[in-house]
Amino acid sequence: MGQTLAQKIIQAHLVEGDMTPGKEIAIRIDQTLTQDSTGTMAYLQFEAIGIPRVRTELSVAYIDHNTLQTGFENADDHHYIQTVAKKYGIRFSKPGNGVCHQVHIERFAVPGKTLLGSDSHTPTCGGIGMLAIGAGGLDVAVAMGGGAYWLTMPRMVQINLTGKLRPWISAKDIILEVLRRLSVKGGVGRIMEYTGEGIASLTVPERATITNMGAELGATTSIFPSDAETRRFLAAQGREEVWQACAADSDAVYDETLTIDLSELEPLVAKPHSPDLVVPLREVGPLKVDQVAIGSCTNSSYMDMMKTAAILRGRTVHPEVSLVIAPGSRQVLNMLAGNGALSDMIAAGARILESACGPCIGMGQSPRSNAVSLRTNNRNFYGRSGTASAQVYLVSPEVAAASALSGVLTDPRVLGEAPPVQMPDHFFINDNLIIDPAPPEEKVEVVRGPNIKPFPVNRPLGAELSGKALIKVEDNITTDHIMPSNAKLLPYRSNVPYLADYCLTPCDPEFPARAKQEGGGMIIAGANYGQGSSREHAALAPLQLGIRAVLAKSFARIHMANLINNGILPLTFMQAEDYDTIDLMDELLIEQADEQVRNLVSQGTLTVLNKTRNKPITCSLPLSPRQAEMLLAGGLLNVTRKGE
Ligand code: MIC
Ligand code: SF4
Repeated sequence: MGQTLAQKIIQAHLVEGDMTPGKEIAIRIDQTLTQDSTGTMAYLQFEAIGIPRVRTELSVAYIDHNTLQTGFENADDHHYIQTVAKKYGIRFSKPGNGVCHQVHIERFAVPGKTLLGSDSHTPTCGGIGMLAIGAGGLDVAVAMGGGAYWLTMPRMVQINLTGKLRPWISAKDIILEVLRRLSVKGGVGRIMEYTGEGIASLTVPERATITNMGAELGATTSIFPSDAETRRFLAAQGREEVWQACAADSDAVYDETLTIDLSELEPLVAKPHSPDLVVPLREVGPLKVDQVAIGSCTNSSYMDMMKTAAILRGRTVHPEVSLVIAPGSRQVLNMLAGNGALSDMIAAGARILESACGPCIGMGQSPRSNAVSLRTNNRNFYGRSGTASAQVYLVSPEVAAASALSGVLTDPRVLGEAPPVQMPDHFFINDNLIIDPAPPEEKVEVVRGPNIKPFPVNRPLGAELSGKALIKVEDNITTDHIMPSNAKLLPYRSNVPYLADYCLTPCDPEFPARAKQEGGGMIIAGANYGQGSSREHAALAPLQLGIRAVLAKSFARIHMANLINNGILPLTFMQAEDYDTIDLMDELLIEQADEQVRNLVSQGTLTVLNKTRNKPITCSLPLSPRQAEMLLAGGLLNVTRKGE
């Protein structure tokens, strides 16, 4: 039986397990990436594991998230990461060099290899035919040390692209269409593999836009084959030698198939506050726009920026619109500066930002109260822009630029003929912001600033686990709810005790105080709990507050792994209706918790007693022996240390 491309790459990297969907497998990781907002914690954990030097083919530490330096905190963390990178054999991408995913696909990604990144949008590099997966910092730290990455073998979904995009319709519209059809839960436990005659007409940056936003489907990753177009991109990056053709076998068998006729797509829009609230632009009706942000790791490539510049050329941004543009990498910015496109943007009235995440993660450019903000980002979760009352819509760069000119949500097709934008034969190559590590024999001092505080480490699981239901939240709670991120909080990513005071506050401002007063307890949640970011802080902050278990209708993949890695039980209600039987402050008890967790390996279920109602609740948590050991030990760090 033929294999899918993802199955082939997994097979070639398989260390343990059998490749049956739903079973735990371990794969060898060739490359890792970290960024600064998750990286500080990942490197603190890496240091705590005590490995002398990275054992991957390539590890890169990017600085791209926390680039606003309004105090010493971010700059100190950057310095810490730079010294760690130098010492442990990691390449360091300085602030200003660009957003990790954009730079990685330009300069480092290799078809057929595996990449693990401490950022949920790591699958961007799937656009080049790489198996690229987002994970929590601790998993990345283990992979840096040469340890395998454990994951649940996903089901294979084929997304068959036919036809060709019409003018003005863009890769963003393709992935918005996938989100419209499948929802933010549609990719959970799955790998999305793109096939079909339609892919030949998509450039690598366009493919990367699609694989990037596969994260919003909850997918383990998304991948395109590596073909002649991939080779052209790599050659233009001066890296043709790493190219190899990779594709699924012609008789590959997929678990599910979805077909999209590209020629039928029209401009789409994701409405506030979820990337799957997708509708055709024409259905939104008249919408006055206050802010337009073009950039983020989704749509900040050279091609995206050139299209934007062509639309803006010779025109003026609407007087009531603030247009901000963040090219994704310094390579892109440099090329725009060289060919005059940057000048067109500036002349039109755009505010040019440095090549970094910026507005996407609320690092500056928060819109005004009640503003409508159109963004080319991948996420429009509630409050993420830094302005709780803002309404963020996700759109293509073409829609964004056209709307910035008119001041209302605009179908770019009204602008006439689409500007011809060509992929360059040669990208401008200058890697002087990527710093090589020191040779192994050189002594390097790691510098820790005063912002770095000890992070919580769980204790081994005892015979009894009890606590009150400290909060009850609905479906699709994101990690932006659990551990909000914005310009004020991001500087504290290496200070978990500080962050814990903001944990789940968008859902209930009293939660941290209540948790402290009760000395910890449990969280009750709906479906897809913890979707979105890979931030381990969404497990560490609850741990700091004494949370030992989360009872939910279902969990998002990375967050569930982060909870287990930190010794917090992620329990799924066997009967979804049991969610309704627990009230806030009900007393919950897991009797013989250690025994029950040990039995999860064979039985897969455990009983939680609602003491207040005297009602037993059956929860499922199918565990491998490895995961059970982790939960019993109080987390992966304790297991790793024990093994020393
Ligand atoms: C995000 O897009 O939410 C982030 C910020 O890039 C996160 C990482 C983080 O929380 O630091 C992600 O996607 O993993
Ligand atoms: Fe950065 Fe936004 Fe991409 Fe996250 S989604 S990596 S914050 S640009």
